[in-house]
Amino acid sequence: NILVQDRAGVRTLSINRPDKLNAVNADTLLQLTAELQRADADPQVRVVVLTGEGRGFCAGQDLGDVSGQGLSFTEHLHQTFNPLIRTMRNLNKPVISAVNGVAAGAGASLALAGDIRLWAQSGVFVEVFSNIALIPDSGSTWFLPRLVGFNRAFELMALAEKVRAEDGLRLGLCEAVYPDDTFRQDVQAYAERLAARPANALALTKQALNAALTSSLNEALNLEADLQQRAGDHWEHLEGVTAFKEKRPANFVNG
Ligand code: LHQ
Repeated sequence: NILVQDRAGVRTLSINRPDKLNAVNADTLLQLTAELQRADADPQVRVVVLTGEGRGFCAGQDLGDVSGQGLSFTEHLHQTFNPLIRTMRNLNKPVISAVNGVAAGAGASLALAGDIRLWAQSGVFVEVFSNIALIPDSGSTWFLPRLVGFNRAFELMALAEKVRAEDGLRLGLCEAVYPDDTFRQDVQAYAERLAARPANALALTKQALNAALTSSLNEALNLEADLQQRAGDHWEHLEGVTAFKEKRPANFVNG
């Protein structure tokens, strides 16, 4: 249920259940997490793109297959969605959520969990959970208020209003919006730009930002001082400084 494609250091993972707008069941979630871990371990992969086949990005939990494994909701979340979100956040490589269509429920959480969020013009974000009298899960309660504040987050969750691309951009739910026709190519071009950046420095930056979201300024300053040493000791740093002095572009890919 996950399509995997490699191009120029970019691994694209695409949820492939288009007739259900890529609603996901336990198997799909476990596969996706395993693919992310495989991408993390593969030195050829510098950036991961998460997207969906057809007109949906991900419609969240497959409502026809909620108790497929006979699990409680709590167990289901602990075993499937939560490891996926943690894997995305802790991946040592940038993860782009490429929201090609509707992102609903836990699919909206997946859209938020990317490091970079790119939407097609027809991208739709909806915290749909309250329509079925559930609460937002898979990280939505953590991500959304940090982006839009408590009140707007509560409003979006309580009314399950659809956010379309222009508002997504305005609210800070995405970094860029591209035309539907060229979305795949535009995402690939963006991802390749990211893939040319210094991978070690980006991994450490992600680690520092993740920690800073829940730390004090003192803790952030201390962590920066430690991680900066690791960045400075890496060949990428020498290459960056040498390229600067030689007035040429740095080559962070081939070292
Ligand atoms: C679907 C789904 C879907 C199955 C569209 N499942 N078929 C939950 C439970 C327990 C524990 C853990 O956590 C969770 C997390 C969650 O994610 S809860 C939220 C689950 N998701 C939803 O409630 C979304 C339900 N879907 C919708 O509200 C709409 O389909 C949206 C707003 C996503 C899109 O609307 P439309 O663009 O109008 O498309 P559509 O409704 O016509 O859907 C197209 C097809 O996809 C349709 O099938 P059909 O055979 O009639 O063509 C839908 O039944 C199917 N589909 N979402 N989640």
